[in-house]
Amino acid sequence: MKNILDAKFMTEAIRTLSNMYRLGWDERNGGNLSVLLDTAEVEEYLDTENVIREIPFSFDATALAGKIFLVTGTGKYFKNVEYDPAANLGIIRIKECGNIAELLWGYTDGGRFTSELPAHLMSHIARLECDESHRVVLHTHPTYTIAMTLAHSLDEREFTRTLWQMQTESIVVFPEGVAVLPWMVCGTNEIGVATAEKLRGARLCVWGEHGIYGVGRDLDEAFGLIETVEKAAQLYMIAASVGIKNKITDDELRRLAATFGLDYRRDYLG
Ligand code: 2HA
Ligand code: ZN
Repeated sequence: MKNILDAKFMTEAIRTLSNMYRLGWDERNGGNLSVLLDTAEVEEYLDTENVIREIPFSFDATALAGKIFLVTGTGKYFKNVEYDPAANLGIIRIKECGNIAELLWGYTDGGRFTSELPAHLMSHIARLECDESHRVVLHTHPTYTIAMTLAHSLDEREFTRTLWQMQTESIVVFPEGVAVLPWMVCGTNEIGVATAEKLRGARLCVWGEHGIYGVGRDLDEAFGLIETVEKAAQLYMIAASVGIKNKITDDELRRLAATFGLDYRRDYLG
């Protein structure tokens, strides 16, 4: 067996979580990550017959039965993951019954997966239906994105359009726009259902007064999407505080979309 701490999925996850902490997005235990792993790859590092313990949860994930995920632990701090990955992360397999996670590695101090597991697994189910190469669900609390949910309308069209108007990269990176949910109680099946539904139409979902979800085929995609939204939100918050005098016009956004051949939300422009 190879050392799991050398696995690419592990080193990438740890590096990403450390970076997010240093960006100031993941205070205390803020944020969570789940990555759908390739079973054959996991078998190079773990005896997958060896179930350490079973952890039940209260929603139906039978659509993911047999699938293996790397998931951040509940109450764990992103800042600590690089120093003790096995206590702060876990590798779980969804049992056939669909409401039990079999622990294959990690959560060594008796812990369990993130409280946001419903939103993560429901989002994996929804995204795999749209894109079979989908793998990553990432949730975080980026400062300016949250600030923008305090200062700006939460209407999806208006929110997306402002992000697109702030910098050239925005429409190129997320042409489908960002979905937005109003403030809801987190950690519940309800917010999980609502988030998964939103993520059928976009790879980004902002949670008002809380944070953001980003999904992707790999960590770079999910992280890069969130990073680009956060940059645009930062520009908005800085510029709006002194008064916005210039922004990218709808006509310029159309020219950009034509040049880059983007399949964008045309109804989001005027
Ligand atoms: O895991 O971010 O949404 C802590 C959170 C809850
Ligand atoms: Zn959160």
